[in-house]
Amino acid sequence: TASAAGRPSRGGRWPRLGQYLIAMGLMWLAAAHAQPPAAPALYQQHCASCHGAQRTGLMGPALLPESLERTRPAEVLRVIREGRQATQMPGFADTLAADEIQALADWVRSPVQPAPRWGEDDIRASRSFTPLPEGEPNRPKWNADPMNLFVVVEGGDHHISLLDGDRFEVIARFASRYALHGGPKFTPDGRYVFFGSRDGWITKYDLWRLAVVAEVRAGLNMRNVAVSGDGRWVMAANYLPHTLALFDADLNLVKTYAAATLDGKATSRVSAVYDAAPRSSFVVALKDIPEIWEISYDQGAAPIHDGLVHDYKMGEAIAKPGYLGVRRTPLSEPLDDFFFDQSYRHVLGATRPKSGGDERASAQVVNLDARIKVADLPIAGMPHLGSGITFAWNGTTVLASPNLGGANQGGMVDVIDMQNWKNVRTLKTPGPGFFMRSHEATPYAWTDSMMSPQAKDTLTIIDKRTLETVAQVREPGKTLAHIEFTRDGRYALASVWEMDGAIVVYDAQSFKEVKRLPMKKPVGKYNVWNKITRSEGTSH
Ligand code: DHE
Repeated sequence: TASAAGRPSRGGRWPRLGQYLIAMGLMWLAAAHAQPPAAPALYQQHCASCHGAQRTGLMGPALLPESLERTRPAEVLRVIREGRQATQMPGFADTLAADEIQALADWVRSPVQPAPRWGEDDIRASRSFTPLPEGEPNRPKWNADPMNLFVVVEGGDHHISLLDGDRFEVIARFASRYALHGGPKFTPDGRYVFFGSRDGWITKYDLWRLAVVAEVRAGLNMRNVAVSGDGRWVMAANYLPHTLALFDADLNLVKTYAAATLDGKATSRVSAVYDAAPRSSFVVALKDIPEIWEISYDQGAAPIHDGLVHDYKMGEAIAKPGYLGVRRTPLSEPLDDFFFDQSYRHVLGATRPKSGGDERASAQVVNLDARIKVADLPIAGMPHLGSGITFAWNGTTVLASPNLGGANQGGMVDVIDMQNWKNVRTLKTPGPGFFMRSHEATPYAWTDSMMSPQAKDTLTIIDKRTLETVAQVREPGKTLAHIEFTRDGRYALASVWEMDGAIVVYDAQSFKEVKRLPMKKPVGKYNVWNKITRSEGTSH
């Protein structure tokens, strides 16, 4: 019955509505219960044992937004569904429903809350070390020129092949950490090599004894490592956390540096760290802070006892002022891609255009002694790091670097006079590329067009004397990229960058193929001699 005011009386419409709502609530609860477990629970059940409870990686790689930045969402889905070939990652298509797989794929791309931490204790606890066994002969276990050895990073199945650079035969093949990135770095004697993985692992490997010496996890998402010119220090650049980590040559942590402004108010991802051997320092590129850092390891006249760094505290006390400290050069904007002149007095830094806009990349030259910008650089597009080379031309020294330009720009190589920082030539290539390489003993420079769907199979060969294109070599339909020369410059080795790929050896004079070795997506190759002598034709 309705009251005179028209309001429903007790026992009228409202109780029925209440019952209805309760029923709806119960139905909703039941439906929620019937739904697949939420992604975090699925993750803990199926993924955590390999990828870590915090998604920071264990036996399997880290699954953090930072680590998955380069993987398309569809690829994440595919890997969860089908697994990953030649790894221990199984497919879950038979175990999980499609919506569960989708939920997992979405979830691993979202930030971990609270953000995972990786402090000095974690770094120290992650280290492993295997001392040199007693009585082991102090020479290579294999019979080849240790100075003409190539270290080939096979990204396809995360392995390393060691290649005899005279006979072009594989001496050894071993598993690497997941997803190495950046060039491996050698000790000055060429015996040890350091590999850095995107997940933050540094591996020190003894090329003579074919054994891992030490490993440590420097960060959760790392960019690269640098080894000091005196072989005593290893520095790692991290995106996550925002730190640099300094190690001795056996990967004992010495200290970490927070990548932060002087007042500590802003922190930054560290884009990369480079060894500036002629200056006895590391130079650091910061992604989010407009500063370049230089960290000197110059001990002045300090005695180096046994070549190891366990006495670094002693060194610190008597070394030159600023030893292992940060020297900041303020900039107008962050520069995160670097290239150096051979003396390492000048750093060429590129600013990345904001994504989405049609802004072009720009670049600046900074003098590391004066600590100021000395020129703006005329480049047609963004270069990839370590992509360029320097060589003598017309009485000056020029820098040549391909740029990643936009697809609409086609491919270009910028040639810049390093005396006045003016562009002397922009060469057209069939498509944008990543790497350019040469050698003191060849008049030619080779560059790829690997970013172009149509021309990724073509290497362009440029005469360094005339700055004209003289030839092309092709691997029809496949990606052909990343060249490195033999110690004597007589042969150029390029990668067929495919799962069923190869290293192709070309005669550097006639450009004819002389040998082909099957490899699993051989991302990069590094010649010991060219690296330790800092050949002007390759990255350092
Ligand atoms: Fe690299 C070197 C940054 C994407 C393969 N790359 C470097 C270096 C930096 C860098 C800072 C120099 C450090 C060193 O060698 O110590 N790379 C970047 C990027 O910012 C970028 C564009 C995006 C990213 O997510 O990191 C990028 N790089 C790639 C790739 O996609 C490549 C082609 C494939 C891959 O495996 O990641 C790639 N980068 C390489 C290689 C080197 C490298 C092979 C070493 C080249 C050398 O000859 O020294």
